[in-house]
Amino acid sequence: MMRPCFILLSLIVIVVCVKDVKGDPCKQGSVCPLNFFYNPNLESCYNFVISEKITWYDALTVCAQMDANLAAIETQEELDFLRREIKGREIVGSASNGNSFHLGGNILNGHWQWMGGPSWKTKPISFASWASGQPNALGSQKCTLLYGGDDFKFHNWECHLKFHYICEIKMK
Ligand SMILES: [Ca+2]
Repeated sequence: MMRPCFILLSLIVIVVCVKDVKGDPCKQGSVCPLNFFYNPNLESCYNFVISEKITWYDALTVCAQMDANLAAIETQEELDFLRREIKGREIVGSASNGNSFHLGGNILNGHWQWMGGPSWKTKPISFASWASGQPNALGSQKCTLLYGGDDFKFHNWECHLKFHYICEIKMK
């Protein structure tokens, strides 16, 4: 028969683990699904998909199949992190734009929004991290990406063109 104090200690450990959102002691290695990487400061998991290039619409669908959204940039820290991670994977930008990464932003009825999916609902793009001169050409460039032709800064571009993409799962 277990002693009451052992049961109490066990309960405390369980509560501490459940409450520890950043989770290193309790959740290490199990925070994110396979192929996603956890950023404890941003409290999100990210999957940088460089194995294929697909349209923005297809990227939205593929991320949803991973229970994720196409990534949203909501702080300067998140923008810096995503650009640093891309460069850390030795992805090199190109003048033909081919190494860009789709993000989850698009424009609807004149309003830029982060598209909803399994991880969060559609919400306005409130943090203005656009590169200089962006957004432009609103008649044809209705989706967002980290643009390989401009050091992976935040641009709007054409949705039907095929690029890498970043899926994101918010953990809080
Ligand atoms: Ca543009």
